[in-house]
Amino acid sequence: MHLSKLFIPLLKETPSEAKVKSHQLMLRTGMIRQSSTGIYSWLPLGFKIMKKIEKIVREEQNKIGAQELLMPTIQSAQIWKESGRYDDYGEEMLRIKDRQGKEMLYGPTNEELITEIFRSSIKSYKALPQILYHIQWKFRDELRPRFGVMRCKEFFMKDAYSFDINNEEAKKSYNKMFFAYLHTFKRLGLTAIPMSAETGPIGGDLSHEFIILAETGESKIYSDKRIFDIDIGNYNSNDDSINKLRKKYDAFYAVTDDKFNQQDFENKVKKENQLATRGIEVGHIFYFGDKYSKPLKCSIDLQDGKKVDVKMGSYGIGVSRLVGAIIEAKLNNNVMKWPNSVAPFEVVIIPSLQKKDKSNYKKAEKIYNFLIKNNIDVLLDDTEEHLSAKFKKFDLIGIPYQIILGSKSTDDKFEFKEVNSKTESLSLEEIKKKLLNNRNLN
Ligand code: 5CA
Repeated sequence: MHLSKLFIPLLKETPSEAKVKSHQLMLRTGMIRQSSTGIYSWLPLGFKIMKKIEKIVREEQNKIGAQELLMPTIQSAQIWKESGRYDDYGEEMLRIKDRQGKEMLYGPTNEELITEIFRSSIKSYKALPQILYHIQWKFRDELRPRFGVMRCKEFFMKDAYSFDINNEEAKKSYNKMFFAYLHTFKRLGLTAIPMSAETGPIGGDLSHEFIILAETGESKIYSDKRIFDIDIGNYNSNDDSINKLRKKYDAFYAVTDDKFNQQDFENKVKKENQLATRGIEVGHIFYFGDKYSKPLKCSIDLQDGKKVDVKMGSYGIGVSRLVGAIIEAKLNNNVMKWPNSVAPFEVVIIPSLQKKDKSNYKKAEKIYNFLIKNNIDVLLDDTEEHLSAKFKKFDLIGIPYQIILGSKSTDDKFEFKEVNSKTESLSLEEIKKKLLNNRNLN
């Protein structure tokens, strides 16, 4: 892609309504555009990054055997009346009537709808366990939408739902998802810590929020620092290994504000290991047994002929929120570097093109064509801005590697820079090798 052709409405100034750095950067680099309070359009740059995040989320769900489907955004109020949540959900729920006067709503979450699908499809224990998920827009009429995509009204969420015959089996599904989440966030270049949390309107008595540290985060957290040293690479995906991994995490004190108890904190965590700070919730998993299956009459036949309400859990990841969360984690001194796994382009060519210096332009095109031929997603800055202005721009756009064509490049060696590192002088083959080798690093 050539920058002159890219739809990327950059802003010179930081809009005053943006209070946190992720929101500021997303507006400055034309990733999103507000359409009304708490509702955003995703422009090409932001959309491309979000789609890359979505792909990683999907791959890790598929790896644990979860199956993707797609439920609609608009749901019938009827099933919410059956579960009893229609009234409980309050003003956060956007309620709509169709032309026949039928009560509908824009789904804030999908426990009811998936239970309804399950109860009308599965009758026997033989079909269990099942984990189903979709990645779909949600709407919550938040009282105070803020921080851009972090807390907005319309957001993109991965929500998964597990169905098991008893608590023991259900715990295995919960643990699988726990494992998938740790791997998902790691691939996104984040260290997300599972913390014991309250269940709120979703319900149940077992739940973990996955939190990344950030001063601007909305969640207050209290933990034992050593929890950050757990290496998930030491565990594999069989049930025993995952169980050990969960125990390892659960052994350290790590809770959100609503579960915090000062006395417990003091007793369980040595002074030097105490960490009290803020974080962003990027995922949340719940186990709630038969909270929905009972009122919605979602039961299955067991081997001995008895009927039992299925045991369920639900598992959310804030896909659109993650775009902002990664910026909060990776933007340093006004320099952004996207993790390779989700970067909007793998590399950018930045030639000095002032005074229509044709030789640099030809060189840039040659490199561009070479990289494209090797299936490397490259951006070429073909504008005639001054080099220093180009560098400022790419500090914000955050493409992790740059090829700079200034006074120092020769015909076969080019200035190659990994953002936040020193410049090297490399041949095209060396550049290609480096980019391909680093593709899966973050
Ligand atoms: N049904 C459950 C799990 S599928 C559920 O809805 N959980 S949740 O309410 O915790 O939301 C899941 C994730 O969506 C959160 O961890 C958060 O990352 C994201 N999220 C929730 N509300 C918003 C919001 N208003 N704006 C952006 N992201 C949000």
